[in-house]
This record gives sequence, structure tokens and C-alpha cells, in this order.
Amino acid sequence: MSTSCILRNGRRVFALISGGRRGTCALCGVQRRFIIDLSYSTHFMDFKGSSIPSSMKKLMVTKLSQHFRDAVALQTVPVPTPGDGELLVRNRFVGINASDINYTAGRYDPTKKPPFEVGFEGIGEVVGLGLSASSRHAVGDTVAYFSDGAFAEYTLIPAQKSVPVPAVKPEFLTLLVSGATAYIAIKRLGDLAPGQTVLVTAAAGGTGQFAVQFAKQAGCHVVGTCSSNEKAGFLKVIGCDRPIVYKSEDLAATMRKEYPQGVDVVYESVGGATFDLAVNCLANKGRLIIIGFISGYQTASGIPTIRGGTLPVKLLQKSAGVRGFFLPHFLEDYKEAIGNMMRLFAEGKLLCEVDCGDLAPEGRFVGLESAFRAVDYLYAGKNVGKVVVELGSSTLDSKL
Ligand code: X1H
Repeated sequence: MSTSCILRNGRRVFALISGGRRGTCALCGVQRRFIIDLSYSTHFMDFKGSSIPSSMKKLMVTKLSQHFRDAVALQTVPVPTPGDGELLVRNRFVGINASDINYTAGRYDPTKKPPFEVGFEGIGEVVGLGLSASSRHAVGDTVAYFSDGAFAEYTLIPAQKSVPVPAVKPEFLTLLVSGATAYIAIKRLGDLAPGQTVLVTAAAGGTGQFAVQFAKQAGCHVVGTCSSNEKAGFLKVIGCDRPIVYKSEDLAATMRKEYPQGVDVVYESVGGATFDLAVNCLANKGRLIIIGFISGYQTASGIPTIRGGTLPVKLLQKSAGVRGFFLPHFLEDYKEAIGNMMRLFAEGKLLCEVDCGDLAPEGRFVGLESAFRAVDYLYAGKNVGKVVVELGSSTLDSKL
């Protein structure tokens, strides 16, 4: 057995998986790298006889573009080795976010040049880990994470970023970015009181579904916009008092007629004309929370146009406010948010709707290559709930 002592970032770390012993799987012919116990602890033991292959599929941004298919390529790369404080996670589900294309367009960090990895969140099993990570984790742990590079069969994550989950269910994945965004934005910026009115745009989407439920739980009257009757039905199920199908109803006219005093809070993710409309229906002292502006992301600038010139006047006239919300700026609230949402889900008080594309034209999103279809599906506004891609083949499943 070769002892694996590698240099990573200039530091010496002991790897808990090793390329020392390799074998070819008799069933599929894939070169596998066995997990080898390099320690004196059962933490590093082979997990239920499973092995991990030496190579894997991964999506990489090879060119900056706001069009996911132009920006991203499917590559075969070596399965990485965990450094000291890292976990190697075999992803079973990965989450699609509207902002994935802001990332592929280089908007998150304009200094970052391709190639770089993509994907914000995943859930799966720990299959390898570094020495200091082993004080709190073990091979076989089920974890979810909000970290870079999720669109891969295996992802290395810093152990501190892992969220322990009771099972590898896609419902838990919905909480990491979409749920946490709604929970923290509403709690920290909403200033909700019972009896107030909240408007949620794209209410049946990945994050909208949570905003509806948290506003309802705060004792508010909730109005939600969506694009179809099917989505309006879903909104009713999650407690939305007034679903508005904006394709068949004039949203501005309905708001003027039914909410002449305006709404206290808007949870807004569409941008452009929808943002303008949201400003117009704010009540006195209303709060508009910008969590995104999806209507602009596929354009060159990424920014939809608004009637900005009148914004200061309108805010002044209503003593209203507009606040932006970007999840990484609120990580101090993250643990509490995830813990509370997990408890609500376990108690049956939170519905986490997952859309794996079962009704999509080419069917369920299975395998990394289906991330392309999944992004298109989200941008076509077809999803009800969070768009999730399932990874992992049945042959691997039988080994784990
Ligand atoms: C450092 O802070 C940020 C914040 C947002 C860095 C990048 C962004 C970004 O790319 C985003 C973004 C991120 C999350 C989210 O939920 C929505 C959005 S919208 C957006 C953006 C879009 C177009 C641009 O030209 C610039 C930013």
C-alpha cells in the first residue's frame, strides 16, 4: 500500500484516499480507486465495500457567457483528493439556480477567468475526508452544502461548509440557497408583522415557494404571482391567499383594485417591468426586497431596464425602501435558518417542492448532462418548486 502524503497549498497533508491501489470494475470496466485505510481510525475505512472511480464527470465554465450551453462543457477529470479540512462528497442531487448563469457570465467575480467550476449546491454522501475533518465527519455521512463546484459527480468541500442531513433527500437541497434566501431576507429585511400584506413574485419558483410560506407563518396576507393555473393551484396548497396568474390577469389592475392601500413587503426576483410594478404597489413605509432580476440575466448586461428616474420620488412619497439581498452577505444567519427550516420540514410545517423535470419534454433530469436542459427549463418558467438534477447511476447505488 502506498502511503499518500501530498502537498496541497504548500502544506503537507495526509490524504485518506489513495491512488495506490487501483482495480477495474468487472461489471462496468471503469477504473476504480479503492478507499484505503491510511489511519488508525474506522473513519477512513472503506464504506460498505464501496470504491470510488479514478475519474469523474464535471461541468466546467470554458468561456464566459450568460448562455449556459455556450459557457459550460462536460469534462472527464480525476476525482480530487481531499485536503486536511475537506470532505469529498459524492453528489446525489445538485440544485439549479437562476444565478448559475450570472456565475458563468463572470458576474460574481469579474477577475476570474475560465476554466472554472460551476454549481452552488449539492447533497450526497461523504466518500473521503482529510485528517482534521475526521474529528467531526466520517465516510458515509450524508451532507448537503452551499459551496462552489457542485456540478460534478464528486465535489471537495471545506468540512465547515457541510450541513449534516438525516437522509439524501432532494427536499433538503431546496433549503440551502432557495430556502435560506427567503428565510433570512424576510427575517432580516422584511420586518413583518401579523396582518401585513406581502407580495411574492415568481411565487411558485425555487425561492418564492419559501417566501410565501414564511410570510404566511408570520401571520401575513400573501399575494403571489405565477404564470399558470397549475402553479396557482400549488400556491393555494402552500397557503398563498391570492395567487395571480399574470398571463391571464392584468397584474397592475388587480393590485390597484384589490390592494388599493398597497402591500407592506415585496419579495421580488423578476426585475424590469415587474420591479416597476412592485414599486408602484408599495404601501406607505413599504419594503421592496430585491433577491434577483431573472428577466435580465440572459442579456449581455444581465440587467433589465427599469423606470429608474421616478424611483426616488416614489420612495419619498411613500417613505418606502428598496433593499438588495445577497445570501453570502448574511452567513451569520445561515446556521439558524437551516436548523429552523429542517425542524419545520420534519414537523410537516414546511413544504419543499422539488422539480426534477418529470414533466419536462425529454423527461427527468438525471445525470450531469441534463443540467443544460434543467437550466433551459427554469428559464422557460416551467418549474414548480426548486429545479434539481439527480446524479448517480444504479450500478453505483448498488455499491453504496
Ligand atoms: C459580490 O456580490 C455579488 C452579488 C451578486 C456578486 C455577484 C452577484 C451576481 O452576479 C448576481 C446575483 C447573485 C445572486 C442572486 O440571487 C441574484 C443575482 S443578480 C446578479 C447580477 C446580475 C447581473 C449583473 O450585471 C450583476 C449581478
